Amino acid sequence: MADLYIDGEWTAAAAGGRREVLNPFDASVVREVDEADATDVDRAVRAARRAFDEEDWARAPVRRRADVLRGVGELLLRDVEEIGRTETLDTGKTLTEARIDVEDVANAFRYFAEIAGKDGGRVVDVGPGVLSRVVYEPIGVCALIAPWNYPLLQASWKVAPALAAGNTFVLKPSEVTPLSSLLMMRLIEEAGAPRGVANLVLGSGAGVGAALTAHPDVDLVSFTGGLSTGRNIMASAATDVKNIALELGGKNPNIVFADADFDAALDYALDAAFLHSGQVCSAGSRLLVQDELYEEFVAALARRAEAIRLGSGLDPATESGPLSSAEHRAKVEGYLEIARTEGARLVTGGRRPDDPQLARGYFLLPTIYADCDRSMRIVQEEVFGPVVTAERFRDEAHAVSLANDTRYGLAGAVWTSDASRAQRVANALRHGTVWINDFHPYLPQAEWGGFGRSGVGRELGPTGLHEYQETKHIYQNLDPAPSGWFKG
Ligand code: TXE
Repeated sequence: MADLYIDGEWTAAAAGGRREVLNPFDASVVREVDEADATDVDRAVRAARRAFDEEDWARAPVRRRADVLRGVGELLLRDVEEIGRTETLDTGKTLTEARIDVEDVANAFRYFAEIAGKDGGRVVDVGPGVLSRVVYEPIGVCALIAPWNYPLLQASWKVAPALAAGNTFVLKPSEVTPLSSLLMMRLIEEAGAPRGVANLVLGSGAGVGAALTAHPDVDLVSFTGGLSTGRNIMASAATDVKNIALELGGKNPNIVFADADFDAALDYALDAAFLHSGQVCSAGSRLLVQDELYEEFVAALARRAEAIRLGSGLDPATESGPLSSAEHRAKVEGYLEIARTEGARLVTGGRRPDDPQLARGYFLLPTIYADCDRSMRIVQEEVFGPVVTAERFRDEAHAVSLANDTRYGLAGAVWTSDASRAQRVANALRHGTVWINDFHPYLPQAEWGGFGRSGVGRELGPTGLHEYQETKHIYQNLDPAPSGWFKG
């Protein structure tokens, strides 16, 4: 096997390490892959450094890079079935969702191809004797570390802008879900990226990820994952004062006023909480419902949650798959225990399903806790599973105060038929994305990222490209003459 991609070659791990990648539906082995170590990381970073300094990439006309990105976008769509199936086997998500992910990944590549050369900087108006220009340049070697919930999508939000800006990179996908990244790297190769521009190392966070973020030749670290790993990465990057971009999840309020369209709000509340078993950084895991609607809404949500069909992501009848790994399910089950001891009222779920066909997979029933309050850990901490907490609120001010009472700030939603109130609440929320009468949509053209502990920087949109650029001011005196500052 040769699953690492370093300096334009598919290669095995130097020390011969291997890892089994499991299907979370039944814990079967999907495939074995190479497991890198610090030696492989060093080789990959050196290759990326050499390519940045020597290859026709960083300084090539933007069109050259845009052609490669567009090519990757087309190839992803050509291979949508293979990549989608791989993502399903790796993550447990439904094939329908995995296909949509691949299309979204293609759109990210297309978007960054489109904007790669759009912002050429600016000329500063100083007067006739000076030419002052502000220009954008690539940062250099980027370490891109991706999580396991949207393996390919999260990787693409880093890979596409890094390439568009003229950087070189080393990608480390999650050790739980590396397979779609392998396929993407083959497409980047096929689309014509020069040798050493794109590199892939596989392996654990503590081994490979830590070696990558600490490598002195890395100029930028972009990471999506959990808060505590984000903190470690930030501390590691501090040694060399590396550029850093972090997306660290959230605890996202979904606010439903009594005047909302009941059926739409209910349908989306279900989606917000239970899409991909709640393993979504922007999951609407914190439901806030106005007093007069509260009991009816929570009861209806429970009925819908109980009807969600769990199963294999490859079965078209399945609506939701398992959690991504045994370790992760254990973490989520730990929160079920916390909720119990905190006195949250369990409305439905709260345990593994009885169905023997699901017994080998990492399943949990969709779970709703009612009568929660903001002091509870189950309300404040990211559970990242099929678990939603419900709280009641009196009025607009109360809703906003609850929704902003979080250390996170990734996303939030407001459901109301009062257009003015919708705008007031959206303005008041301290979250990076706010949806009005909707939940979950994002656009490659619009920035994505969080306030507070949800992270640093933004992905997507023009800012998502600038994260991968240095800004340089070039000042030219067009008519040099002695300044006469010192008289001697
Ligand atoms: O993720 P980690 P974990 C949240 C979610 C989840 C929690 C923990 O709440 O329960 O994080 O998940 C790599 N140096 N999110 O522990 O560790 C790791 O190999 C460098 C939110 O599984 O953050 C993987 O590639 N890299 C989220 C990546 O970091 C390291 C998505 C993410 O793993 C490393 C996933 C280290 N020291 C989990 N340690 C979101 N924001 O969407 C680990 N890694």
